[in-house]
Amino acid sequence: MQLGTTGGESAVLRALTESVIGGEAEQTMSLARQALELGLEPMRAIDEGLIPGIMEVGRRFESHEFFLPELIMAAEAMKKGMAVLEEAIVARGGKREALATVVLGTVKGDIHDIGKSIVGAMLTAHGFVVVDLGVDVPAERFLTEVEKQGAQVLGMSALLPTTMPYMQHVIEELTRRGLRDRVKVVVGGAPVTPAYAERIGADGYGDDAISGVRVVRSLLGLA
Ligand code: B12
Repeated sequence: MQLGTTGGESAVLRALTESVIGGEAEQTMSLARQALELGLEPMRAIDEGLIPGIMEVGRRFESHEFFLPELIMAAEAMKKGMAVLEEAIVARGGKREALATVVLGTVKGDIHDIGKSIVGAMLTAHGFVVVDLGVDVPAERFLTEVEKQGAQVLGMSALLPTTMPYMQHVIEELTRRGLRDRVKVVVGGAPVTPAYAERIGADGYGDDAISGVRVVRSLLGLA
């Protein structure tokens, strides 16, 4: 779909939303590029274009208007669009001295990685070195990487109520291995709440990518 500059920002944002809902991967990528050409901030294209699309897909999935194939196609479209926009976010962050190293991943049993990747891109753009372990990450892997990378922060994401408790398991394992005091633990994901984060002994909680950066900075005394 070619919107041209006359379409304007709101048209391209709307088209991005529709394109994610329709699971149109190629179109989402080209719309993401058009958004950048129009001068839209990449984070705005994610927040106001892509995310409303995937949230609507979640809503339709819940109400049985959509089924797993539609969910998968929409997620694929979202990821393609995000790849374009994340590249722009990271490029705009520019090169600077690394503030700290963050090990990041979605916990074992959970393969949702869209939100976690946005958080990773924003942290990278803000000068952190991000070691993204991907999805379905077992405790052992988190611990090994925290140690190996000398990470100051461990970020965990969970999108399923059934995988949330695994974050607590990782925190307990950090303690058991004597690593807990070396690293700040930040958690997030749609079902996670600040109260839950506190209950499982995390140091911080982020509602979205911006607040994720804010909480990491503040925990490291950079705020
Ligand atoms: C896309 C999606 C998928 C895709 C994921 C693709 C991918 N590569 O990520 C696929 C199709 C694979 C999928 C699979 C499943 N899904 Co799904 N999925 C979604 C959906 C629609 C969107 C999630 C998303 O990307 N949101 C957009 C991002 C930007 O938001 P976010 O993840 O919340 O992240 C933001 C914040 O939370 C925060 N954040 C996130 N992580 C972190 C980490 C840190 C450290 C910080 C600071 C902040 C932070 O910042 C992010 C940026 O703003 C949600 C609906 C919803 N309402 O969440 C369902 C949803 C999460 N899925 C659901 C379900 C049920 C499943 C399946 C079990 C379906 C099935 N029957 O197989 C499987 C589970 C597979 C598994 N084992 O993980 C349910 C879970 C509900 C429940 N009670 O269990 C939901 C809520 C849909 C629904 N309404 O029913 N899913």
